[in-house]
Amino acid sequence: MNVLLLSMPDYFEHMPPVAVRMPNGALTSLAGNVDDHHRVAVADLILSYRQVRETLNRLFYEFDPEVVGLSVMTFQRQTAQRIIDLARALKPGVKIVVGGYDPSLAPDAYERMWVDYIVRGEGEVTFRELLRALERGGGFESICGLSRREGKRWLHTPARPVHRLEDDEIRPPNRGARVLQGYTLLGRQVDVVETSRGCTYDCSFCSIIEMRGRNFHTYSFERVLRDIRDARDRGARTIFLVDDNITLNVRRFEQLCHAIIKASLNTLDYFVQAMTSSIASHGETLAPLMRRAGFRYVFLGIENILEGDLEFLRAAAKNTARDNGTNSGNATLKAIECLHRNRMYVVGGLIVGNPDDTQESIEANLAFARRYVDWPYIQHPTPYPRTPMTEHFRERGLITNERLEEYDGTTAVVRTEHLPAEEIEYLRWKAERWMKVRHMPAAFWHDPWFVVRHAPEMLAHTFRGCTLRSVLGLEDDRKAFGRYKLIRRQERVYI
Ligand code: B12
Ligand code: SF4
Repeated sequence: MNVLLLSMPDYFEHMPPVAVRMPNGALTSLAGNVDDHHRVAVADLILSYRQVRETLNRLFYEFDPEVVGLSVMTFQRQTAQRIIDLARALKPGVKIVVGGYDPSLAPDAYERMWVDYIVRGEGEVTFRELLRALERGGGFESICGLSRREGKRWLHTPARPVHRLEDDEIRPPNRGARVLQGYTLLGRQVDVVETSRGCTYDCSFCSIIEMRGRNFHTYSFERVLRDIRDARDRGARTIFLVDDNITLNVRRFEQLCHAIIKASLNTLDYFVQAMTSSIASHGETLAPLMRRAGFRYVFLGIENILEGDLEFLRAAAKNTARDNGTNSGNATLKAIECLHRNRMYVVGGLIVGNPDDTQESIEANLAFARRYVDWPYIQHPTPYPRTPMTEHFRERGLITNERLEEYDGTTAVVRTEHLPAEEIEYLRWKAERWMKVRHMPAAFWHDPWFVVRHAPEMLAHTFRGCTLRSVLGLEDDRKAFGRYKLIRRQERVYI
């Protein structure tokens, strides 16, 4: 069968496509796990976000898919709906399958769309079995994790247990299936690699627990190294390790760094997400090793610097440093200091606008980011389907915006008990632009040619809505913010 797999073109504030166009790891993993006789094409639509319609027209013409699969996050739901409508118009009989976080956690929304199948949870085996059932013309009822339309009804099979990655049930990704080009992280070709899945924490804003429960499974290093080599041989110079929480097992992470060094794969740049507690508690040995292995940017899930907020986010435990098993206070500063000492950059993940936040508490977090982090990744709490946080915000009547396309993390869609949503977003927007500018020299030293060529575009993105007058303080910043909001609204129409 001809199978076309699509990721959505929607991007968010901290990932402007001029600088960051990252592949979707789910699609190549699905492509690597279907039976060999299928012809699979993977199209990451971020690579043609300004020509989505034209690209789909061309792909349908050239590839003539019998099955189309879409990977969707919640803020991309509206775009997914439009792509589904276009696919139906281009080929009415095509089978449409949706998967990923949004269809898995809000399947009812997709039952109302014109799709045929919803794959819930991990998709490799479910999708492989679905293609087999489509070829056979039956047997759907025995496929776990599948919802299917039958006449006017939707039928759901039981959830599929999470995969044990240790026993090689999941085959390596198939990057050869990609049909679009142009992946980049600041001018270097980027690829994604998984070394593990899952997490045993339960932060209230995170979708992972409802998606797969609290567990942690790992791929063998042999497989991970083969995967990194495959990405490198296809041109990647930067690798994003997309594990949910690679620092859950620090000993394993250290061994992975050793393995990368031993395999001479430390000539690549690595980007990873980490918990502050692991870095703070094990940084003396872990951080130098990470640096030697090629780690350059570390996304730290700081979440918030205030105890009350950390409690609301259920993120206090993962931000607590431990010395010999005893609690030794907040881990954030120690982790940042450790990474900086080892010449790594900190991407600071903070969440501001929690229910009891005041202007002062938000300003305190922004001031912290200004002082300590190299690249701010500040977000607002966003009520994604079935997260514990969503319930809290709903119960307290704080959700002010139900337009899901704006659930991109940098649009404030909830208010606090003290501040309106728009004011919270304004505070973040106003502070964050300048923090980003500050990182440009570091980016320049690493990728001078890229920065020279793209600086005007990058600055134009960061300062959308501003004019010379507003930058010089001759115009109220709120006017610039209003223009920014308008531009952002227009950007969200991809098709
Ligand atoms: C790595 C990652 C990123 C990376 C890379 C994204 C990329 N291009 O791959 C970065 C940092 C860029 C990123 C950014 C964002 N992310 Co993100 N990210 C993740 C993370 C950590 C892992 C995702 C991953 O690659 N997993 C590995 C793959 C193999 O697994 P998978 O995606 O789950 O896919 C499996 C199944 O879902 C299913 N499946 C998926 N698609 C499809 C399609 C079909 C047809 C089928 C059959 C099956 C299927 O099968 C796959 C294989 O088993 C998750 C989860 C987490 N713990 O936080 C969040 C997560 C996916 N991100 C999330 C969000 C919200 C975002 C942002 C909007 C804001 C933010 N929080 O940073 C931005 C938007 C990005 C953009 N487009 O501009 C949310 C999504 C919530 C939701 N309900 O939509 C998550 C769940 C985190 C959370 N807050 O809970 N993200
Ligand atoms: S530690 Fe990270 S992956 Fe784990 S629940 Fe919290 S935010 Fe999600």
